[in-house]
Amino acid sequence: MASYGARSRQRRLILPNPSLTETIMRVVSGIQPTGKPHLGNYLGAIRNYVKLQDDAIAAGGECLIFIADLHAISMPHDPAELRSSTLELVATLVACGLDTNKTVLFNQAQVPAHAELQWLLNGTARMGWLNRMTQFKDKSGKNREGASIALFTYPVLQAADVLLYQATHVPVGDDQKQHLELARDIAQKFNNDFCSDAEPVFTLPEPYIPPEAARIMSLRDGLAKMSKSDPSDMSRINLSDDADTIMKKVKKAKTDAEPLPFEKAGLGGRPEALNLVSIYAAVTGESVDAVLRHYGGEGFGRFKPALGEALVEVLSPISERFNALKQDRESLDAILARGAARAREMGGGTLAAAYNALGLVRG
Ligand code: AQP
Repeated sequence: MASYGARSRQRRLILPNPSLTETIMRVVSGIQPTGKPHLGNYLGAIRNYVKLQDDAIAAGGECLIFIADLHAISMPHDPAELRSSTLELVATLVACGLDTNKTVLFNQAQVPAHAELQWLLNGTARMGWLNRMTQFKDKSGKNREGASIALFTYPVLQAADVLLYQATHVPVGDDQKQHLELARDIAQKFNNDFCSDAEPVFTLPEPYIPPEAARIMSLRDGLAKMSKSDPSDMSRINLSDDADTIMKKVKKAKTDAEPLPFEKAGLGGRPEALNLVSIYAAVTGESVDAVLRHYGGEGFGRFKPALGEALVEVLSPISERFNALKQDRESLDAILARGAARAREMGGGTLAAAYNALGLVRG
Protein backbone atom coordinates (compact mmCIF):
# COMPACT_ATOMS: atom_id res chain seq x y z
CA MET A 1 0.00 0.00 0.00
CA ALA A 2 1.35 3.41 -0.89
CA SER A 3 2.11 5.73 1.95
CA TYR A 4 1.15 9.31 1.44
CA GLY A 5 3.13 12.45 2.00
CA ALA A 6 2.13 15.26 -0.30
CA ARG A 7 5.08 17.47 0.37
CA SER A 8 7.74 14.80 0.74
CA ARG A 9 6.68 13.25 -2.53
CA GLN A 10 6.70 16.44 -4.56
CA ARG A 11 8.58 16.08 -7.79
CA ARG A 12 8.87 17.92 -11.02
CA LEU A 13 7.41 15.98 -13.87
CA ILE A 14 8.59 16.00 -17.42
CA LEU A 15 5.29 16.10 -19.23
CA PRO A 16 4.53 15.81 -22.91
CA ASN A 17 2.34 18.88 -22.76
CA PRO A 18 4.64 21.86 -22.18
CA SER A 19 1.83 23.76 -20.46
CA LEU A 20 1.91 21.12 -17.69
CA THR A 21 5.62 21.17 -16.90
CA GLU A 22 5.08 23.07 -13.67
CA THR A 23 2.71 20.48 -12.22
CA ILE A 24 4.05 18.66 -9.17
CA MET A 25 1.01 16.96 -7.68
CA ARG A 26 -1.97 15.86 -9.70
CA VAL A 27 -4.83 14.07 -7.99
CA VAL A 28 -7.19 12.13 -10.28
CA SER A 29 -10.02 9.76 -9.38
CA GLY A 30 -13.50 8.77 -10.47
CA ILE A 31 -16.73 7.34 -9.19
CA GLN A 32 -19.46 5.53 -11.10
CA PRO A 33 -23.02 6.86 -11.32
CA THR A 34 -24.37 3.35 -10.87
CA GLY A 35 -26.76 3.93 -7.99
CA LYS A 36 -26.87 5.74 -4.70
CA PRO A 37 -23.43 6.65 -3.34
CA HIS A 38 -22.92 5.10 0.07
CA LEU A 39 -20.84 5.27 3.22
CA GLY A 40 -18.15 3.02 1.68
CA ASN A 41 -17.72 5.42 -1.24
CA TYR A 42 -17.57 8.33 1.21
CA LEU A 43 -15.05 6.89 3.67
CA GLY A 44 -13.01 4.97 1.10
CA ALA A 45 -12.86 7.64 -1.56
CA ILE A 46 -14.90 10.87 -1.51
CA ARG A 47 -13.65 12.08 1.88
CA ASN A 48 -10.11 11.74 0.54
CA TYR A 49 -10.94 13.68 -2.62
CA VAL A 50 -11.96 16.57 -0.39
CA LYS A 51 -8.76 16.37 1.62
CA LEU A 52 -6.53 15.96 -1.40
CA GLN A 53 -8.04 18.88 -3.32
CA ASP A 54 -6.57 21.17 -0.66
CA ASP A 55 -3.28 19.28 -0.50
CA ALA A 56 -2.95 19.48 -4.28
CA ILE A 57 -3.52 23.21 -4.31
CA ALA A 58 -1.12 23.72 -1.40
CA ALA A 59 1.51 21.76 -3.37
CA GLY A 60 0.90 23.87 -6.48
CA GLY A 61 -0.90 21.02 -8.21
CA GLU A 62 -4.40 20.15 -9.33
CA CYS A 63 -7.26 17.85 -8.53
CA LEU A 64 -9.54 16.24 -11.14
CA ILE A 65 -12.53 14.15 -10.10
CA PHE A 66 -14.76 12.62 -12.72
CA ILE A 67 -18.08 10.82 -12.89
CA ALA A 68 -17.22 7.47 -14.48
CA ASP A 69 -20.26 7.27 -16.75
CA LEU A 70 -18.35 5.35 -19.45
CA HIS A 71 -17.55 2.70 -16.85
CA ALA A 72 -21.20 2.54 -15.85
CA ILE A 73 -22.24 1.06 -19.22
CA SER A 74 -20.10 -2.02 -18.56
CA MET A 75 -23.06 -3.47 -16.65
CA PRO A 76 -26.73 -3.60 -17.76
CA HIS A 77 -28.20 -0.14 -17.19
CA ASP A 78 -31.18 2.08 -17.81
CA PRO A 79 -30.23 5.17 -19.89
CA ALA A 80 -32.69 7.51 -18.14
CA GLU A 81 -31.42 6.40 -14.74
CA LEU A 82 -27.80 6.85 -15.82
CA ARG A 83 -28.56 10.42 -16.86
CA SER A 84 -30.21 11.34 -13.56
CA SER A 85 -27.68 9.43 -11.43
CA THR A 86 -24.88 11.35 -13.14
CA LEU A 87 -26.35 14.70 -12.06
CA GLU A 88 -27.19 13.39 -8.60
CA LEU A 89 -23.62 12.26 -8.17
CA VAL A 90 -22.39 15.75 -8.98
CA ALA A 91 -24.75 17.06 -6.28
CA THR A 92 -23.44 14.42 -3.84
CA LEU A 93 -19.79 15.25 -4.46
CA VAL A 94 -20.40 18.96 -3.98
CA ALA A 95 -22.49 18.21 -0.87
CA CYS A 96 -19.57 16.18 0.51
CA GLY A 97 -17.25 19.18 0.16
CA LEU A 98 -15.77 19.09 -3.33
CA ASP A 99 -15.25 22.69 -4.33
CA THR A 100 -15.49 23.28 -8.07
CA ASN A 101 -13.20 26.30 -7.72
CA LYS A 102 -10.50 23.94 -6.51
CA THR A 103 -11.37 20.70 -8.32
CA VAL A 104 -12.02 20.03 -12.00
CA LEU A 105 -15.27 18.06 -11.78
CA PHE A 106 -16.57 16.49 -14.99
CA ASN A 107 -18.00 13.35 -16.60
CA GLN A 108 -16.03 11.08 -18.93
CA ALA A 109 -18.61 11.15 -21.71
CA GLN A 110 -17.86 14.83 -22.35
CA VAL A 111 -14.13 14.15 -22.71
CA PRO A 112 -13.67 11.75 -25.65
CA ALA A 113 -9.92 11.52 -24.94
CA HIS A 114 -10.67 8.92 -22.22
CA ALA A 115 -12.13 6.46 -24.74
CA GLU A 116 -9.50 7.33 -27.34
CA LEU A 117 -6.62 6.73 -24.97
CA GLN A 118 -8.18 3.48 -23.81
CA TRP A 119 -8.07 2.22 -27.38
CA LEU A 120 -4.43 3.22 -27.72
CA LEU A 121 -3.62 1.40 -24.45
CA ASN A 122 -5.49 -1.72 -25.57
CA GLY A 123 -2.48 -2.39 -27.76
CA THR A 124 -0.24 -2.45 -24.67
CA ALA A 125 -2.43 -4.17 -22.06
CA ARG A 126 -2.09 -7.99 -22.06
CA MET A 127 -4.95 -10.51 -21.87
CA GLY A 128 -3.10 -12.34 -19.10
CA TRP A 129 -3.00 -9.16 -16.97
CA LEU A 130 -6.74 -8.58 -17.38
CA ASN A 131 -7.52 -12.23 -16.72
CA ARG A 132 -6.10 -11.78 -13.21
CA MET A 133 -8.43 -8.90 -12.26
CA THR A 134 -10.61 -9.99 -9.36
CA GLN A 135 -13.29 -7.32 -9.95
CA PHE A 136 -14.13 -8.87 -13.34
CA LYS A 137 -14.41 -12.28 -11.70
CA ASP A 138 -16.63 -10.87 -8.93
CA LYS A 139 -18.89 -8.86 -11.21
CA SER A 140 -19.24 -11.43 -13.99
CA GLY A 141 -19.82 -14.21 -11.43
CA LYS A 142 -20.83 -17.48 -13.01
CA ASN A 143 -21.87 -15.75 -16.24
CA ARG A 144 -18.43 -14.94 -17.68
CA GLU A 145 -19.50 -15.66 -21.23
CA GLY A 146 -22.40 -13.26 -20.91
CA ALA A 147 -20.35 -10.42 -19.40
CA SER A 148 -19.74 -7.38 -21.59
CA ILE A 149 -16.39 -6.72 -23.25
CA ALA A 150 -16.52 -3.35 -21.46
CA LEU A 151 -16.52 -5.11 -18.09
CA PHE A 152 -13.43 -7.08 -19.10
CA THR A 153 -11.54 -4.05 -20.42
CA TYR A 154 -12.78 -1.75 -17.62
CA PRO A 155 -9.30 -1.58 -16.02
CA VAL A 156 -7.78 -0.34 -19.30
CA LEU A 157 -10.26 2.53 -19.39
CA GLN A 158 -9.38 3.16 -15.76
CA ALA A 159 -5.70 3.30 -16.72
CA ALA A 160 -6.55 5.79 -19.48
CA ASP A 161 -8.54 7.89 -16.98
CA VAL A 162 -5.52 8.57 -14.81
CA LEU A 163 -2.67 8.38 -17.33
CA LEU A 164 -4.37 10.96 -19.55
CA TYR A 165 -3.80 13.60 -16.88
CA GLN A 166 -0.37 12.47 -15.65
CA ALA A 167 -1.95 11.63 -12.28
CA THR A 168 0.50 11.38 -9.40
CA HIS A 169 -2.00 10.52 -6.63
CA VAL A 170 -5.11 8.40 -7.14
CA PRO A 171 -7.37 8.23 -4.08
CA VAL A 172 -9.31 4.94 -4.15
CA GLY A 173 -10.70 2.32 -1.81
CA ASP A 174 -8.79 -0.89 -1.26
CA ASP A 175 -10.89 -2.72 -3.90
CA GLN A 176 -9.29 -0.63 -6.66
CA LYS A 177 -5.67 -1.26 -5.67
CA GLN A 178 -5.24 -4.06 -8.20
CA HIS A 179 -6.54 -1.87 -11.03
CA LEU A 180 -4.10 0.88 -10.11
CA GLU A 181 -1.23 -1.58 -10.20
CA LEU A 182 -2.37 -2.58 -13.67
CA ALA A 183 -2.42 1.09 -14.74
CA ARG A 184 1.20 1.37 -13.59
CA ASP A 185 2.13 -1.79 -15.53
CA ILE A 186 0.48 -0.46 -18.68
CA ALA A 187 2.22 2.93 -18.33
CA GLN A 188 5.57 1.28 -17.70
CA LYS A 189 5.27 -1.05 -20.70
CA PHE A 190 4.09 1.75 -23.00
CA ASN A 191 6.99 3.98 -21.90
CA ASN A 192 9.46 1.10 -22.36
CA ASP A 193 8.11 0.02 -25.74
CA PHE A 194 7.48 3.36 -27.39
CA CYS A 195 9.39 6.14 -25.63
CA SER A 196 12.96 7.09 -24.95
CA ASP A 197 14.06 7.12 -21.29
CA ALA A 198 14.32 10.89 -21.43
CA GLU A 199 10.80 11.39 -22.72
CA PRO A 200 8.30 8.95 -21.21
CA VAL A 201 4.73 9.69 -22.22
CA PHE A 202 3.14 8.58 -18.96
CA THR A 203 3.70 9.26 -15.27
CA LEU A 204 3.35 6.19 -13.03
CA PRO A 205 0.42 6.95 -10.69
CA GLU A 206 0.48 6.13 -6.97
CA PRO A 207 -2.68 4.84 -5.28
CA TYR A 208 -3.67 6.78 -2.20
CA ILE A 209 -5.56 4.29 -0.07
CA PRO A 210 -6.80 5.61 3.26
CA PRO A 211 -5.08 3.96 6.24
CA GLU A 212 -8.46 3.31 7.83
CA ALA A 213 -11.88 2.56 6.27
CA ALA A 214 -10.33 1.40 3.01
CA ARG A 215 -12.96 -1.31 2.71
CA ILE A 216 -16.33 -0.83 4.37
CA MET A 217 -18.36 -4.00 4.41
CA SER A 218 -22.06 -4.69 3.91
CA LEU A 219 -24.30 -4.28 6.96
CA ARG A 220 -25.84 -7.64 6.12
CA ASP A 221 -22.63 -9.61 5.52
CA GLY A 222 -19.29 -8.67 7.04
CA LEU A 223 -17.44 -10.52 4.29
CA ALA A 224 -19.04 -8.67 1.33
CA LYS A 225 -18.08 -5.13 0.30
CA MET A 226 -20.68 -2.41 0.86
CA SER A 227 -21.77 -1.74 -2.70
CA LYS A 228 -24.24 0.36 -4.70
CA SER A 229 -25.28 -2.67 -6.69
CA ASP A 230 -26.19 -4.84 -3.69
CA PRO A 231 -29.93 -5.52 -4.20
CA SER A 232 -30.60 -4.99 -0.48
CA ASP A 233 -30.85 -1.33 0.51
CA MET A 234 -30.42 -2.48 4.13
CA SER A 235 -26.86 -3.57 3.26
CA ARG A 236 -25.61 -0.01 2.98
CA ILE A 237 -25.96 3.49 4.39
CA ASN A 238 -26.70 5.79 1.46
CA LEU A 239 -25.37 9.33 1.66
CA SER A 240 -28.93 10.50 0.96
CA ASP A 241 -30.48 8.51 3.86
CA ASP A 242 -32.26 10.56 6.53
CA ALA A 243 -31.52 10.22 10.24
CA ASP A 244 -34.35 7.75 10.94
CA THR A 245 -33.27 5.48 8.09
CA ILE A 246 -29.66 5.52 9.25
CA MET A 247 -30.66 4.61 12.82
CA LYS A 248 -32.95 1.83 11.54
CA LYS A 249 -30.27 0.34 9.26
CA VAL A 250 -27.65 0.38 12.01
CA LYS A 251 -30.05 -1.22 14.51
CA LYS A 252 -30.83 -3.98 12.01
CA ALA A 253 -27.19 -4.52 11.00
CA LYS A 254 -26.08 -8.12 11.34
CA THR A 255 -23.95 -8.81 14.44
CA ASP A 256 -23.04 -11.73 16.67
CA ALA A 257 -24.16 -12.41 20.22
CA GLU A 258 -20.81 -11.67 21.95
CA PRO A 259 -20.05 -8.40 23.75
CA LEU A 260 -17.37 -6.18 22.18
CA PRO A 261 -13.80 -7.12 23.10
CA PHE A 262 -11.34 -4.77 24.80
CA GLU A 263 -8.73 -4.95 22.05
CA LYS A 264 -8.70 -5.11 18.25
CA ALA A 265 -7.28 -8.65 18.28
CA GLY A 266 -10.55 -9.80 19.89
CA LEU A 267 -12.42 -8.85 16.68
CA GLY A 268 -10.68 -11.65 14.76
CA GLY A 269 -13.26 -14.00 13.21
CA ARG A 270 -16.02 -11.47 13.89
CA PRO A 271 -16.32 -9.62 10.55
CA GLU A 272 -19.60 -7.84 11.30
CA ALA A 273 -18.38 -6.58 14.67
CA LEU A 274 -15.07 -5.47 13.13
CA ASN A 275 -16.93 -3.61 10.38
CA LEU A 276 -19.19 -1.68 12.78
CA VAL A 277 -16.32 -0.76 15.09
CA SER A 278 -14.21 0.30 12.08
CA ILE A 279 -17.03 2.51 10.81
CA TYR A 280 -17.38 4.11 14.23
CA ALA A 281 -13.64 4.72 14.35
CA ALA A 282 -13.59 6.18 10.83
CA VAL A 283 -16.43 8.63 11.38
CA THR A 284 -15.27 9.80 14.80
CA GLY A 285 -11.56 9.91 13.93
CA GLU A 286 -10.69 7.58 16.85
CA SER A 287 -8.57 4.44 16.53
CA VAL A 288 -10.26 1.03 16.72
CA ASP A 289 -8.41 0.37 20.00
CA ALA A 290 -9.65 3.65 21.47
CA VAL A 291 -13.24 2.75 20.53
CA LEU A 292 -12.82 -0.65 22.19
CA ARG A 293 -11.33 0.91 25.32
CA HIS A 294 -14.61 2.80 25.60
CA TYR A 295 -17.09 0.11 24.50
CA GLY A 296 -15.22 -3.13 25.38
CA GLY A 297 -17.47 -5.46 27.37
CA GLU A 298 -20.64 -3.75 26.07
CA GLY A 299 -23.24 -5.47 23.91
CA PHE A 300 -24.49 -4.13 20.57
CA GLY A 301 -27.63 -2.83 22.30
CA ARG A 302 -25.49 0.02 23.61
CA PHE A 303 -22.97 0.31 20.80
CA LYS A 304 -25.37 0.48 17.85
CA PRO A 305 -27.28 3.62 18.96
CA ALA A 306 -23.93 5.36 19.54
CA LEU A 307 -22.76 4.34 16.08
CA GLY A 308 -26.05 5.49 14.53
CA GLU A 309 -25.73 8.90 16.20
CA ALA A 310 -22.12 9.30 15.09
CA LEU A 311 -23.18 8.53 11.52
CA VAL A 312 -26.12 10.92 11.63
CA GLU A 313 -23.85 13.69 12.87
CA VAL A 314 -21.50 13.30 9.89
CA LEU A 315 -24.04 12.43 7.19
CA SER A 316 -27.01 14.72 7.99
CA PRO A 317 -25.34 17.91 6.76
CA ILE A 318 -24.35 16.07 3.58
CA SER A 319 -27.85 14.81 2.84
CA GLU A 320 -29.33 18.27 3.57
CA ARG A 321 -26.93 19.93 1.12
CA PHE A 322 -27.55 17.16 -1.42
CA ASN A 323 -31.33 17.61 -1.27
CA ALA A 324 -30.98 21.34 -1.88
CA LEU A 325 -28.46 20.97 -4.73
CA LYS A 326 -30.12 18.16 -6.65
CA GLN A 327 -33.11 20.35 -7.60
CA ASP A 328 -30.91 22.75 -9.56
CA ARG A 329 -30.20 20.66 -12.64
CA GLU A 330 -29.08 23.65 -14.69
CA SER A 331 -26.26 24.42 -12.26
CA LEU A 332 -25.24 20.76 -12.15
CA ASP A 333 -25.09 20.65 -15.96
CA ALA A 334 -23.04 23.84 -15.95
CA ILE A 335 -20.55 22.37 -13.45
CA LEU A 336 -19.99 19.37 -15.72
CA ALA A 337 -19.67 21.46 -18.89
CA ARG A 338 -17.11 23.77 -17.29
CA GLY A 339 -15.12 20.87 -15.83
CA ALA A 340 -15.16 18.95 -19.11
CA ALA A 341 -13.85 21.94 -21.07
CA ARG A 342 -10.91 22.21 -18.67
CA ALA A 343 -10.30 18.43 -18.69
CA ARG A 344 -10.25 18.37 -22.50
CA GLU A 345 -7.57 21.04 -22.41
CA MET A 346 -5.54 19.26 -19.73
CA GLY A 347 -5.59 15.85 -21.43
CA GLY A 348 -4.87 17.05 -24.96
CA GLY A 349 -1.09 17.07 -24.74
CA THR A 350 -0.77 13.55 -23.37
CA LEU A 351 -3.21 12.13 -25.90
CA ALA A 352 -1.28 13.72 -28.77
CA ALA A 353 2.00 12.39 -27.34
CA ALA A 354 0.54 8.86 -27.13
CA TYR A 355 -0.65 8.96 -30.75
CA ASN A 356 2.74 10.24 -31.81
CA ALA A 357 4.71 7.65 -29.83
CA LEU A 358 2.70 4.88 -31.52
CA GLY A 359 3.48 6.26 -34.99
CA LEU A 360 -0.12 7.18 -35.71
CA VAL A 361 -0.53 10.04 -38.18
CA ARG A 362 -3.29 12.42 -37.09
CA GLY A 363 -2.92 15.13 -39.74
N1 AQP B 1 -17.21 -0.62 0.41
C1 AQP B 1 -16.27 0.26 0.09
N2 AQP B 1 -15.34 0.63 1.02
C2 AQP B 1 -14.38 1.54 0.71
N3 AQP B 1 -14.28 2.14 -0.50
C3 AQP B 1 -15.19 1.81 -1.44
N4 AQP B 1 -15.38 2.22 -2.71
C4 AQP B 1 -16.44 1.56 -3.24
N5 AQP B 1 -16.97 0.73 -2.33
C5 AQP B 1 -16.22 0.86 -1.20
C6 AQP B 1 -14.55 3.20 -3.39
O1 AQP B 1 -15.42 4.19 -3.93
C7 AQP B 1 -14.84 4.68 -5.14
C8 AQP B 1 -15.86 4.74 -6.21
O2 AQP B 1 -16.31 3.45 -6.51
P1 AQP B 1 -17.11 3.18 -7.84
O3 AQP B 1 -18.44 3.75 -7.74
O4 AQP B 1 -16.35 3.65 -9.00
O5 AQP B 1 -17.15 1.63 -8.02
P2 AQP B 1 -17.10 0.46 -7.06
O6 AQP B 1 -15.81 0.36 -6.37
O7 AQP B 1 -17.46 -0.71 -7.88
O8 AQP B 1 -18.22 0.84 -6.00
P3 AQP B 1 -19.55 0.11 -5.69
O9 AQP B 1 -20.32 0.85 -4.71
O10 AQP B 1 -19.27 -1.33 -5.36
O11 AQP B 1 -20.33 0.23 -7.06
P4 AQP B 1 -20.97 -0.89 -7.93
O12 AQP B 1 -21.86 -1.64 -7.03
O13 AQP B 1 -21.67 -0.14 -9.01
O14 AQP B 1 -19.83 -1.72 -8.44
C9 AQP B 1 -13.67 3.79 -5.50
O15 AQP B 1 -12.47 4.46 -5.18
C10 AQP B 1 -13.84 2.60 -4.61
O16 AQP B 1 -12.61 2.04 -4.23
